[in-house]
Amino acid sequence: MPLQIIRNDITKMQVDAIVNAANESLLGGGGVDGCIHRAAGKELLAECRTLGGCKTGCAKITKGYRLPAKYVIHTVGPIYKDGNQGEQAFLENCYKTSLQLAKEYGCESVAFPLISSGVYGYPKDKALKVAVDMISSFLIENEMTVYIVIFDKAAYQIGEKLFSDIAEYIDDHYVDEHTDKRRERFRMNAPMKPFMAMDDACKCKAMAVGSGLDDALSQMDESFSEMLLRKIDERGMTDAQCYKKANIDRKLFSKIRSDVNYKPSKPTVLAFAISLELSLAETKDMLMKAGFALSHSNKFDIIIEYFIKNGNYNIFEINEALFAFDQSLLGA
Ligand code: AR6
Repeated sequence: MPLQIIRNDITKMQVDAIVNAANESLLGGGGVDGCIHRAAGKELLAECRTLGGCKTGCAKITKGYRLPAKYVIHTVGPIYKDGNQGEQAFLENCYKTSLQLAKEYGCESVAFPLISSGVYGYPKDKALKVAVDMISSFLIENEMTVYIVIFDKAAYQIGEKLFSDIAEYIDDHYVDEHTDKRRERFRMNAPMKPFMAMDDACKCKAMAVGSGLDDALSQMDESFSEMLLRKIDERGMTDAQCYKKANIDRKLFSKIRSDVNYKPSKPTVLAFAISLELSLAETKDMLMKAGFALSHSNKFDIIIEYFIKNGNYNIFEINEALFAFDQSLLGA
């Protein structure tokens, strides 16, 4: 998946480059900067001394020394005052210049912390939005795997309004299925059919179907990959537009394209449904072709349904919401 939001300590990331939220001196500090310098060792500071500092919004690169990452890209985020001092433009530049440097150095994978969102005070939800917007627009033109590494989940929030809307939607649709004690009691008390009897019935049916089975198999419905390619054409999209918007990497897309019977995972199907902006009915149809369904017994499914019903097909916003609700993310 080209963009992933994960929880980790960035110094542990096995990527080509990690990004450091530094200050203009580039001579170390607290927060993630301190962690990176401690993990990389003294040689990092020695190289930083040769760089002559770095302006806010710009980025410079060094080796990673004792880190698992080959490079450290040091960028300087803005100090947040009230949001009217050009903070957003500076923060956007941090992502742009860091990604550009990573590209120049041939990095295939890069991990960012949420720049400026600690000591520099940028509100975390706004900082995350800038990160997601800048990285996703970069990924439309470039092949790279980029991680946003969230260190402190407790401090991390998607917009409060969005969170409470989704929470309410989950409540409305989830509670029904999970607190209906009467239905549960009924299910517990319902007599079970003996397995043998069911087996025999199935066998008889299969025999009666007999040669009709070949006919039935020859009339098999459109497969998932056939439907996907048809929908891409109907939408007038290129393959690349579709898989990039789905946050799916090119290799996986080629596999799907070349194998008419490819069995994707459920998050992959949903990622394509979102990318193609399918209606809820079409989404269910596409899921069915891969052997899945949307269920109200599942928070993940309800969140997806919420976004589709609200016509919000921004996969990165959906992933932020899934992350906030501790669900797995869309994409490969
Ligand atoms: N891995 C990933 N993220 C981390 C880690 C870690 N090990 N440690 C902290 N974070 P901050 P800033 C998160 O304060 O706001 C330094 O002193 C943290 O939870 O490190 O850009 C510099 O020298 C927060 O969300 O950076 C500068 O003087 C995010 O990283 C100043 O702080 C950024 O928090 C820069 O402030």
